[in-house]
Amino acid sequence: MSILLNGGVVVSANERRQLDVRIDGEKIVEMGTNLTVNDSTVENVSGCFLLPGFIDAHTHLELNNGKGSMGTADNFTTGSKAAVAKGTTTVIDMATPNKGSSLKDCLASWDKLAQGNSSCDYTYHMSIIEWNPEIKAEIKEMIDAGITSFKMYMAYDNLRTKDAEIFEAMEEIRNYQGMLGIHCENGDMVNEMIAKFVSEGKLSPHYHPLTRPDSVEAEAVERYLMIAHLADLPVNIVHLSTKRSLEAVGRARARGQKVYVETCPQYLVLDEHLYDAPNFEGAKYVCSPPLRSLEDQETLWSGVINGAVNTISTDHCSFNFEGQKTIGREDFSKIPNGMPGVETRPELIYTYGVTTGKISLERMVALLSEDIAKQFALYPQKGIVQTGSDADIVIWDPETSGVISAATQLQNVDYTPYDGFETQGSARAVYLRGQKVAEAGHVITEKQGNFVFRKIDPMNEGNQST
Ligand code: DUC
Ligand code: ZN
Ligand code: ZN
Ligand code: ZN
Repeated sequence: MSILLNGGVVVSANERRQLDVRIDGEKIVEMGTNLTVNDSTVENVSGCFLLPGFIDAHTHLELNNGKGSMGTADNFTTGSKAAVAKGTTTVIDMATPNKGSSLKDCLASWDKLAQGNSSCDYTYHMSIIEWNPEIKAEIKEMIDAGITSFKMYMAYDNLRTKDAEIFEAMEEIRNYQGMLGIHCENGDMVNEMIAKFVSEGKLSPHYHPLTRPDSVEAEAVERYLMIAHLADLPVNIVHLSTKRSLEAVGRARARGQKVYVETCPQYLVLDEHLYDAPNFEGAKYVCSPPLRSLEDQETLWSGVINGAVNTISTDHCSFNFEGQKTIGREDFSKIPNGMPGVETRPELIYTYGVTTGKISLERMVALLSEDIAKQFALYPQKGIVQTGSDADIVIWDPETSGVISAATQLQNVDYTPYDGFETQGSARAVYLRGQKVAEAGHVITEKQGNFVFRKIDPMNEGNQST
């Protein structure tokens, strides 16, 4: 028995077409006009867009930040449910090992978190937090295990590696055409500025962004891209947040480098004035990089529009306000860094990008799904509504409206940074590999997520498989 989605408009990064879509098992098996009903279950989707399931390439669904018992408020069970309910059918979570542990052990522990718990499909970026011959030998093992992308850090003392180690890791990753993403902030400068403000008794959330100004990010971006130039590796920049960083990317591209840029909804719709919210509520927005100026925001939107920014993912990393963020009440540097967002990305980008006329729906599909799939070796299994692809389909209703609220969200955290934001458009239903898993913002079939095995296409640049 197949399913026929009847009367919708299929949207890709390039075009939109009125097409019926037949699903059989986990796959899309037929697309065309006026498809025969046969023995199919028919779902009338007229008035809706059929979008490829969204992919969030940057989540920390379940993270222990190394500061004692400060685990994230969400876990794979709750975070993936919030994701899929609103249209995100695949996440690429940041698998982060403890110091001294192997990548293999980290992979096993992330599998344990996700397997049987995830309501969306999943894979991981493997974090490299130290560099030695054992870790080097594991790069190929990861690729062979379907993990084709890696993450490194230039800030956070428990995670960062030296420039020479980044270079060596790049050379190894290049051997297999893997994809590297780096958290770009100059860790020494961050430490210096935190120490300075703390010693001066400047302890409120107002000072958080001042310890990580745009130059701290841009310097790291510039250095990362120069190291990548030396190593001749196409690279990804995660959560790019400033105009200066985007200028550094422009210089690298002008000298011929391939650079992928990710930004996040928080840098597009929120800004730094929120750190001055009363009653310590500025702590809700403490993340790194921090929220930026309106000028940065405008530049990022320009990048989203003109293609300088390639993808939008969330950096979802949720901590409760009560009991977690409040640990830093007397000292902003103790506030756990991160914000929730895996649930709200599609509605935010549709509302503040598409309905404002900044970007087309096709561009939104590229930013949230198709180009992410291509960059991270998920395409064409994911990222497109076409015959042969996984039937991960969002039935997008452009006519609905809503208001984001902590009281009604599915994310398991006691606030949302977007509380009170009005939204237009939402996922009326979500199919994951042919199964309807969500309807009207609620998950109807949970824990159906699978690990997605990724394989690099050696004929394609970087990690792209087309
Ligand atoms: N920044 C955050 O704010 N949280 C998680 C990790 C990161 O880089
Ligand atoms: Zn980061
Ligand atoms: Zn301020
Ligand atoms: Zn992150």
